[in-house]
Amino acid sequence: MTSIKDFGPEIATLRHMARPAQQRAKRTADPKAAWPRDFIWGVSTSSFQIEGATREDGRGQSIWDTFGAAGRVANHDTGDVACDHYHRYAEDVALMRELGVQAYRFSVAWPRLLPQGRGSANEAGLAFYDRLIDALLAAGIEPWLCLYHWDLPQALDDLGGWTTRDAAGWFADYAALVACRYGDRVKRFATFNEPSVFTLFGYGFGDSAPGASGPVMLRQAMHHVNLAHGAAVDVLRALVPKASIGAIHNYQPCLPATPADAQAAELFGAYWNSAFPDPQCLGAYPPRLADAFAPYVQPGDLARICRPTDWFGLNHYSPIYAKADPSAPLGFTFGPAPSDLTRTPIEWPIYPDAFRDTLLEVSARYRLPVYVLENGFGGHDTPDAAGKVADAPRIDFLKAYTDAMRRAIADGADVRGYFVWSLLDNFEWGSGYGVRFGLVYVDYPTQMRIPKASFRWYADLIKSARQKDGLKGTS
Ligand code: IFM
Repeated sequence: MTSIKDFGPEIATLRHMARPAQQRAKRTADPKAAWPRDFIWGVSTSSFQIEGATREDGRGQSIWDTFGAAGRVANHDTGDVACDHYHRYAEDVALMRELGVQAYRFSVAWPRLLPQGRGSANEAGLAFYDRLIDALLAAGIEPWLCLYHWDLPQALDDLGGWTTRDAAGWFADYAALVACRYGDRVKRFATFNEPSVFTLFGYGFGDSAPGASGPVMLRQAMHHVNLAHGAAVDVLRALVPKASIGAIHNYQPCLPATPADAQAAELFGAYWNSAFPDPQCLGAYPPRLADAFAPYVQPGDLARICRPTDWFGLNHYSPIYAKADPSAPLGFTFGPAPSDLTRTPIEWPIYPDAFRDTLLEVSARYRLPVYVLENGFGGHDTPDAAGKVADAPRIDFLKAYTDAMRRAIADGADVRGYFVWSLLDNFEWGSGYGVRFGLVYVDYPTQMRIPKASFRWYADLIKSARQKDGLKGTS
C-alpha cells in the first residue's frame, strides 16, 4: 500500500495557494472597461467526446472505447455515437458562426489518423479533419488544434502506452503527420490537454482509461508525456512555419479539506498543478516531486522537455479540496469543499475569486500569454415544455468567471483569450452523458441541437466585447 511518504520529501511548493482566496480583498471589475485589444473568444470540444463514428472509415480503437465497452462508464455509456459530430460537423460549425466565436479548439483523434497508433496513416480519417478545418476557415473561425485529448490508440496501450518511454517517439511521429497534413491551414497547436488529469485518473487513481493505478506507473506516464510534449513542440516548430504552440494545463488552488490535510493538499497540488508546467516551462520538476521522479529522468531529459512555447493554455473550473487517505493509491484523495460554498449541480464549488488568483499566479509564474481554453458549468439541463433550455445558473457562472477574469487582467495578468467548455453537451468521460456542459443542448436520441439561453448570453458578450474592441482604434 502506498502513502504520501512514498512520494518523496515534503517541500512546500504551493504554500502560496493554501490561503483561501475568499480571505483576499474582493474587487469588482469596471463593467464598462474594454477587453484587451485582439482578445480571442472561443469554444472548446474534444474528439472522443463529440465525434462518435468510432468504427467508421478505418478508425482504430482507443483506450476510451475499451473502457466504455468494459462497462466502466456511468449508465454503460460509450462514445460510439456521442454528438455524431463526425457527420454533423457542418451544422456545428454553423452554430459557432452564429455564436460569433473567433476560434474553435478541437482535438484530433490519434486512432482516426493512425489506427494502430503508428505505421500506416488512414486517409479517410485525415480527410475528415481537412473538411472540418476548411469549414472553420470558410466561416472565419480560427482552428486551434490539440493533438491529444485522452484518446490513446489501444494498440499503443497494448505496448505499454504512456508508461513506456517509446511513447514520446510515437507521439512525435503522430505530431509530424498532423503538422504535414494541416500545417498549411492551422497555426495554433496544443500538444496535450490536461496532462495531469488524464495521467492522475488513468494511471494514479485508476478510474479513467486505461484504468491503471499506482505511483510507479503514474510517474512513468507523467514523465513520458512530458518528453512527448517536448518532442512534439520541436516537430511542430520544424514543420509548420509561424506555428504558435502551447500546452493546456488545468491549474487550480489545491486546498486542504481540514488543517490536518495540509501535506496531502501540497502533494496533490504538486501533481495536479506543477508536474507538467514546471518541467515544460521552467525546466525542473517541482521540488516536492523531484526525488520521486529522479529514477525516470535520464541525462538531457529536462532540456528535451523544456522547449520554447508561445502561450500557456489554462483550464479552470473550481478549487480542489484535498484530504489525506492512506488507503488511496496515492495517499491522497478529493475531500469535501466547505459547506458555505455554492456548487454546481455536479458539486463543483463555484469560486470566481480562485479563478482570478489562478490567472495572476499562472501569468506571473510562467511568464507566457495565457489563453483560458476551458471554463464552464456542468449540470443536468432539460428543455422546458416549449422546447427551450433556460440555463440561468450557467449564465450566472459564466458572468461571474468572466468578471473575475477581467479583474485579473486589470491586476496585470496577461490573458489573451477565453474559450467556454463546451460548444455542445457531450460525453463527460466516466459520467457519460448524464452531465451537460454545452452552450448547445444535444438531444441524443434525435441529435437535435438546441442553443441554450447561455448560448445567446455568450453571443451577446462576444458581440459587445468586439464592438468595444473596434471602437478603441488600432494599437
Ligand atoms: O469534459 C472535460 C474535458 O474533457 C476536460 N476538462 C474538463 C471538462 C469537464 O469535466
